[in-house]
Amino acid sequence: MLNHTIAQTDPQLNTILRDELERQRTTLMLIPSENYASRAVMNAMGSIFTNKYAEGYPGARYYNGCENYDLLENLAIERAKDVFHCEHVNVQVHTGSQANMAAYYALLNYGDRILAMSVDHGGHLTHGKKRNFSGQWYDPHFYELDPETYLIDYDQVLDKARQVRPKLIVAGASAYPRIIDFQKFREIADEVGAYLLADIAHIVGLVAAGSHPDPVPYCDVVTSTTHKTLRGPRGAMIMSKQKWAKRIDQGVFPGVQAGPLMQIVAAKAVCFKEAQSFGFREYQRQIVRNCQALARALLEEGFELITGGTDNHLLLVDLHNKDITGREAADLLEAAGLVCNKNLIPNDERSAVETSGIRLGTPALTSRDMREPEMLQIGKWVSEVVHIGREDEAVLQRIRGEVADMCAQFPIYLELEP
Ligand code: DSN
Repeated sequence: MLNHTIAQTDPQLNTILRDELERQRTTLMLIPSENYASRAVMNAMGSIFTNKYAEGYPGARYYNGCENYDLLENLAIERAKDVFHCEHVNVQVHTGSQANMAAYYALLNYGDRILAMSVDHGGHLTHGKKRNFSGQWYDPHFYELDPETYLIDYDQVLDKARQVRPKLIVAGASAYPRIIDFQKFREIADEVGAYLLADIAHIVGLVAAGSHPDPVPYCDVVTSTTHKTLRGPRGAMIMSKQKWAKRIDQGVFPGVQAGPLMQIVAAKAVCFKEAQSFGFREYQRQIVRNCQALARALLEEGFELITGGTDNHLLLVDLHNKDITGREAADLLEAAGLVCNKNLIPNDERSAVETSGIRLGTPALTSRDMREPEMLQIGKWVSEVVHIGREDEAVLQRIRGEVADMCAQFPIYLELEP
């Protein structure tokens, strides 16, 4: 069996895999947290590095036979430090949620107060949502976006911080389309004697390329995923000041993880190498240009955008003036080959299942080499789907065909077996 392909061993799974390849090739990925990993990254993920336990850290493993794993983990660490100019990095952490869990574990005690952006205003589950570990084990308090502009109101954050006296302030979001001022967060944290953690899972690629202000100089700890704008393997990383290095590493292992996924660590090394390239910096700039072009196209079509536009890779569309819920819109768009996700907007009266918004992003479109003209066309399609497609199935089918034609002009994964 060791030499069999998926097709030989498991035809049933292979059919699903082929269908998914077809779906990815012929539809547009507009979910801002998704991307297409490179072939090199995927090859590392599927490599023989999966065959080894390597609990511990380079030079101090609990298993024998780890010499190559020490080399690959150190390579990933050195490259990450070079890209992000951080003093310390943990590349073993499996996911963004576990990165936050390990960081809290390192910085906090059970019941400590944290202050973060409300999940309903764009924060993440791990920033204190009641049904998440972060809301169960700690004492979460929240700042909200300005009710008029939907921007972070740093004066309000400071007021909240003075009231709450948190041990940790979390800066970062999953649905915030504007620049985050980490220096201001540092000043607020210093004023109340709090630690500062930036969760840059969404904007990490922009940060790596200098297309978003850098949180690293201002934060005690910076957590991130590696598969969104960074375009690496599905995984995560934790950067920190040297003084937190030991506690962060212990927070990951043995704190919240045991055996690291060394094939994923290898793929992170590949993605950091890609992030060192000039082409990657240009890619990140184009993500933002594309997102701003998509924003202009949607505004032209009469859509309302939270904050009126974007500085980064994502847009939050407020559908109130279209008399359609986020769930309905996302389902119609999917039928037309435009795959996005429903999303709460700030102060949404609807539930997270229904929502009044959709979230759109350009990292994956840009990986296909699409540019401003394609964003204009996509904006028109979104409009046609929401205005006409909901009444007319034929329009959805026509757009589905046009989307597939555009995808064929910007192909992905040509080398993979259909
Ligand atoms: N699921 C991620 C996102 O889509 O933003 C956050 O965890």
